[in-house]
Amino acid sequence: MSAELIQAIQRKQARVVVIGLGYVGIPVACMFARVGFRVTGLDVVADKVGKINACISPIEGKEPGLPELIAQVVQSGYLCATTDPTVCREADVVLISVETPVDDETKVPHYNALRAALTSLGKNLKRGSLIIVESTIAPRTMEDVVKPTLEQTAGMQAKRDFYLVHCPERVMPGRLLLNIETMSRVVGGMTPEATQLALAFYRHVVKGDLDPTDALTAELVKTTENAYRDVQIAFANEVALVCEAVGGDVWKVREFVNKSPGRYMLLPGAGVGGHCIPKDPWLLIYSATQKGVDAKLTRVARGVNDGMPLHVADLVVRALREAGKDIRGARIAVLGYAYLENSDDTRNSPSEVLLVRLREQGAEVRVHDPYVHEYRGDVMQAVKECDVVAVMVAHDDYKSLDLAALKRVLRTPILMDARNVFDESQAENAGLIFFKVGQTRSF
Ligand code: SAJ
Repeated sequence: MSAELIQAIQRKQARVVVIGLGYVGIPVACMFARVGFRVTGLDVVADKVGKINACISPIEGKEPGLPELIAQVVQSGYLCATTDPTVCREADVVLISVETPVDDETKVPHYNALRAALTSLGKNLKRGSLIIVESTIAPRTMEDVVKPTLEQTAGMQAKRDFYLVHCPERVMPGRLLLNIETMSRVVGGMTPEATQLALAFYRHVVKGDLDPTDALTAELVKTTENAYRDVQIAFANEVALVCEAVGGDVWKVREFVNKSPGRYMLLPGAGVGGHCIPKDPWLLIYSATQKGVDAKLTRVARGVNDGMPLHVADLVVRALREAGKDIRGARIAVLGYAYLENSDDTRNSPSEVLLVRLREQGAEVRVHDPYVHEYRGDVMQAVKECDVVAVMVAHDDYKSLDLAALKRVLRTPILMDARNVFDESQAENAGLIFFKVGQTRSF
């Protein structure tokens, strides 16, 4: 292993470049700058680069401590940003944290951003440097995409001329800095030497466990941990559908099931959104499909979860019919557009699927969300004269809704609860026709 590089890392003299200044790259660049590394953020979007150099966080939403940290490390000169990839020529450690989306239709990962980052890095690769991919990637991507792309563009050999590692990120919006500092990380080197170098590097910043392994295992861990969560949520949703069909109440069932040792049923609801849970299972499925194996449970679970906002739409239609109304011309208020409670992040929002479905059937739909800029405002104004209020996100703001006031302003008093926010007796005492995902109503 390169004694010079390990020493430079241990002494924090190694020059660091972070490629991709998003919700992963920006906090990680700041954290290494904060402990004393000279870090350069590299991105193709000049606006992001300009904001960082002006001490402004390009990340929307509440990220405790991040805006202040950006200002601190930029003003102290430990972090700067650029669009110029030739900065990699001086880099001893390069982190790659670009997006790795899957195609909406085919669900095949398209690595456009990753390949572009690898190509521009390869043209400026410093011999003997450590390259760490933090982006979430399908198993075998390090071997089949990252390594050959760098070798071909740099005219070098991975095992001989540079070190390659996959250390998948475990960030969550709203807790970016805290997660990087506290969560354990798998550190998967293409060689044991590469792993050792990366462990020395992350030890400066990560207080959680650093678990050394190989690159393939690291790829499998990250995609599996999120596929695991998606399957668990899908099971809860399937039990909700069964309970609705047979006359049960999934919330009572879940409460008692979870008293059984070793059980922890997750929460059924309006669907699964966000930047990672709906996507990462497809990365795992893709790598299995490439080798002729169908990861059918993981794939079917995706279908169950994607079906939940459509199920809410069906419940809305049936509720209106029970009240003698047609979906065509009905006025529906959708409360919550973010993918998660008390967040402004709208990526893969289940509410978007609901909106499209309701409008396709001729309904007029209004949206409210206290965290999403275009949908802010007075919630009672948003629901005024509507026939259905569909609560799709369990924002704290909705838990204190005055149900009697809601009844007074609705044209038809239907409340559809897709996130177990309300108690049925409360709603019915307020004179509302109440529906909850996972509970039966006599249709
Ligand atoms: N959801 C349910 N039922 C549940 C849990 C979540 O329907 O029981 C829905 C949420 O409403 C949301 C989606 O699933 O629409 C995702 O929610 P999430 O709680 O999984 O939050 P994410 O997407 O921010 O997931 C992140 C992931 N973290 C990383 O990728 C580093 C995930 O691995 C974590 O388990 C999760 O945060 C967490 O535990 O908070």
